[in-house]
Amino acid sequence: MDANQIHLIKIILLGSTLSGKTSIIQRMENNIFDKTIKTTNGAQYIMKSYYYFNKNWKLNIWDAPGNIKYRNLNKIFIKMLKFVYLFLI
Ligand SMILES: Nc1nc2c(ncn2[C@@H]2O[C@H](COP(=O)(O)OP(=O)(O)O)[C@@H](O)[C@H]2O)c(=O)[nH]1
Ligand SMILES: [Mg+2]
Repeated sequence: MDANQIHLIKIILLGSTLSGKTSIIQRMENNIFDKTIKTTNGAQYIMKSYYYFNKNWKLNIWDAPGNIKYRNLNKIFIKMLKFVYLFLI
């Protein structure tokens, strides 16, 4: 196996509005925690690179909007992705 190979992992954060999905994304990307509430419209994503177990990993994490009006959009994303992180709060 090529040591420079990048293993891409796609993750979607799913959960109702205000369950904390965007806060996790912000913490991972900018290391900040913002107490103000801003509803997520549409889907946003971050890319993070890590080196673990002698391998290069790239995490593509999608922040899905929780509002029910985006449910069909989220269904399309789920079909595209391999891992789903579900918030049950
Ligand atoms: N105390 C506390 N508040 C949180 C935590 N995670 C998120 N919040 C707050 O909960 C609210 C909604 O968070 P947000 O990330 O926007 O939720 P989202 O709608 O699932 O994206 C915001 O006011 C955040 O500051 C947490 O772990 N602890
Ligand atoms: Mg959000």
